[in-house]
Amino acid sequence: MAIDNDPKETSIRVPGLMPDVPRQGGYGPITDGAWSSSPYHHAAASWGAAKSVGTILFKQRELIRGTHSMFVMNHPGGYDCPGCAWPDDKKLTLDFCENGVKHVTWEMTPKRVGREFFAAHTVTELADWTDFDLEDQGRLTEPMVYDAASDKYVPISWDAAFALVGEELRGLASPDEAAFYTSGRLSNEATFLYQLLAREYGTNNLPDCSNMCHEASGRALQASIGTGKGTCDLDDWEEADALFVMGVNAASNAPRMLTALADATRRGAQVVHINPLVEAGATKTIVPHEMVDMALFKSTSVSDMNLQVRPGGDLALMRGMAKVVFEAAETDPSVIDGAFINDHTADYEAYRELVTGTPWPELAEQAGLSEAQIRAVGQVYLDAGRSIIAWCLGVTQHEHGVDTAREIMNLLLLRGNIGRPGAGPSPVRGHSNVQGNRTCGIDHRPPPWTDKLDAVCGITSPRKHGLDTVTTIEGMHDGSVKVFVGMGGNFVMAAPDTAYTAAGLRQCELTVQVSTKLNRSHLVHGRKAVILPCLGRTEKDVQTAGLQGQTVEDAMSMVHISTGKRRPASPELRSEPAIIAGIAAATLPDSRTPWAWYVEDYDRIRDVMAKVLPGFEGMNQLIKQPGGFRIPQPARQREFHTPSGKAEFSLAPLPNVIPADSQTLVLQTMRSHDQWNTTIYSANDRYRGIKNLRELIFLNEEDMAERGLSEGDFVDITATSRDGSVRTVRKFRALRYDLPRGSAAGYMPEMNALIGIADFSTQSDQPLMKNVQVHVERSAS
Ligand SMILES: Nc1nc2c(c(=O)[nH]1)N[C@H]1C(S)=C(S)[C@@H](COP(=O)(O)OP(=O)(O)OC[C@H]3O[C@@H](n4cnc5c(=O)[nH]c(N)nc54)[C@H](O)[C@@H]3O)O[C@H]1N2
Ligand SMILES: Nc1nc2c(c(=O)[nH]1)N[C@H]1C(S)=C(S)[C@@H](COP(=O)(O)OP(=O)(O)OC[C@H]3O[C@@H](n4cnc5c(=O)[nH]c(N)nc54)[C@H](O)[C@@H]3O)O[C@H]1N2
Ligand SMILES: [Mo]
Repeated sequence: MAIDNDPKETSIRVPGLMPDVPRQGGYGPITDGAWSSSPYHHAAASWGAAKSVGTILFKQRELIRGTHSMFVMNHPGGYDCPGCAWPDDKKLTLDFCENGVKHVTWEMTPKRVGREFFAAHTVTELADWTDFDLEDQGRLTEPMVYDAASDKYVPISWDAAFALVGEELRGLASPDEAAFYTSGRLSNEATFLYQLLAREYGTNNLPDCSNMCHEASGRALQASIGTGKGTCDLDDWEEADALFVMGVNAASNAPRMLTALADATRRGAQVVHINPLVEAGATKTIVPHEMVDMALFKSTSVSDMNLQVRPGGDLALMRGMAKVVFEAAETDPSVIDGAFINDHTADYEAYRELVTGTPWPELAEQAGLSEAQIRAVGQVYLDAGRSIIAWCLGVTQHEHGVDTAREIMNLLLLRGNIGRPGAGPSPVRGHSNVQGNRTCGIDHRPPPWTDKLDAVCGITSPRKHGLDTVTTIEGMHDGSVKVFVGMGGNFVMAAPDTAYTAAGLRQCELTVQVSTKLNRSHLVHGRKAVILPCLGRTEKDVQTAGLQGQTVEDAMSMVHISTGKRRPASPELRSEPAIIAGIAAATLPDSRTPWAWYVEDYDRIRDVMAKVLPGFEGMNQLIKQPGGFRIPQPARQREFHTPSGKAEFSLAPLPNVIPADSQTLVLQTMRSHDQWNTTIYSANDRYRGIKNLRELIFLNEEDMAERGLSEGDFVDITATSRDGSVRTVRKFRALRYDLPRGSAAGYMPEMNALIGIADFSTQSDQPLMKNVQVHVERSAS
């Protein structure tokens, strides 16, 4: 694989960031095994999953401890799975999945990356390693600082590291010259301290992974129903008559959802998958915790219908389904919940006119489905008393992500599918605490409770909007962002436009990375750079008052405590709250906030959170309840905190999502089964039948034939950005896949190099990670 960038931009090419010579395995482990692609015929989460867990545990030499760890994960007294944000099922004695186990054992590896390692390798040398090899060195053990003279990281004491960061931050001309990034696994307590640090310091520059993830969902739901979150609980999933699952690869990315889908099918509920790809979890499954079924290969069907929508065609599909409802209402008005519409919604009549006035051929063409298919799925919706619509990145990472999520809401509102059991919107969040991060203040716009924060904490928060992910990267380039603090995550690999982002980070005066494992964001650093190693979620966090737990919020607004059980990977590690407090004390010498005192006992942080955050009153008591507490949500009671006080129908024009010319393909960048965002465990993607290959592009058979391509041919992929700049990745293998004509798919983060910095949604500011406009042609040999 080799990557060129726009000739205009070649001066920012970062050596070592991307390999010049093709290496099989992409950013994962280099492999010399032959690549192969063959359809996967077994049920999702069947023995393949059990075997793969075994292999990963074995590789990490963690078989025994790892096995035990599965039993305390997601249980009272145990820790929350640091994997996805799917809620815990209280009825299960074992609620974990293959990918959660992989994730936990990755954190628990016995390997260590200590000072000897850093003494042996220059940063320039490490930059040539694969991302897999970097993380595979194991857990970071002590704070390190970059030494330019030797081009190596060398040890530094915690106090000296804090002093260095504090001095740099105090020396900036304005607090807005610093940006504080959050990756979505930071606990609520750490989050609260982190935003307090940024706001007391004086900036709202709080970019986060949500800017690349569910920003569109938050904005849409806020506008429609006055809350940024879904309204459903797991109980609702158990009561729904129909579940519409849009744009999520459940078997890989929210495997515990398979349990809910299998249960639904067993009790006769309808499950409809809406996705350009028919993903593994969309046909049949063996639910992840049922070991007996696994052994007996007893699979359960998990869907009644699969609709291979055109990329970005979801809005048209939702509108088509609404059209089915309006047409049915002509003979049976009761299919529309008139009382709910009258009492609780605004703009219904205008919406009805908009939908009934849109001709069928237009809807069918934009959805990429036939009118008959849309009518059939519309009928499923009509037949169901209670419906839930769930969605993930396939809906959000598009130009019209906000309008689409609002159209989902429109469809639900029509039949009063909100604020009653078994019904409502249910966005599937990504990182295990990404939702809690927002709740507790990670937002580049001042949260609604800012006045309270100021009153309770005695600070004056800035009211001006800060920078999000894309604008932070731009700021690094124009010199207005000089200090970057990464609280977890792997910014350079997760962000769009890899080379551009890397060049931005390199221009910073200081980069600070709080991490558990070595990754590329440590190697693509500012003039000064520190790595601050922290405890992982599985580890014991002992402070003055004893063993501490921290809370997280799942995708269904349940907040519960998570307490690590294991001995820390190194005695030098500090907790994230302690690291934030250390930076704060060094940055704000006159602070009235008792930073060190907070860290002695996290109950003290929670007592302040209880005073500031709506719904957190009595937090320290609430978290003692089994399973924690649900954050109250007015929309669940049909109380809509919108400007009109009602749920608002949106009236978006039907977008044209078909590329202007037939040569252009719409490429989506997605995860394989064996990866966690930028962490890649192997070069396999089991459910898509791929072995030993990540530099690939899935294409429709006819699109391949039209380009004279055969299976496995090398192709160059060229993306044209909105600003006219051009990016090419070379020598990816073209593979035949069942996806709609005109669409294509490949893996993040390898393909992030194709996404220009200008390519973000004007509705959500999210990078267009599921809508990269590309041309594909055979590579010159
Ligand atoms: N094991 C594992 N679990 C994870 C993660 C991980 O990397 N590994 N990441 C976590 C995070 S942070 C997140 S945000 C989530 C992500 O979870 P997903 O949203 O499942 O992530 P992707 O792999 O990007 O897959 C996107 C899905 O949307 C579909 N899609 C693409 N375009 C469209 C479209 O236009 N319309 C529709 N309807 N569908 C479309 C794709 O075919 C694919 O199935 O998972 C979380 N859980
Ligand atoms: N092209 C493309 N790009 C995408 C996406 C896409 O679909 N397509 N998806 C986007 C999405 S949804 C997301 S959420 C982002 C993900 O972006 P990030 O959240 O920034 O990336 P991760 O890969 O999850 O971060 C992995 C790193 O986190 C650190 N880490 C792990 N555990 C801990 C911990 O407990 N504490 C701390 N402090 N650090 C820890 C480790 O050092 C590890 O290397 O990527 C985005 N990028
Ligand atoms: Mo995400």
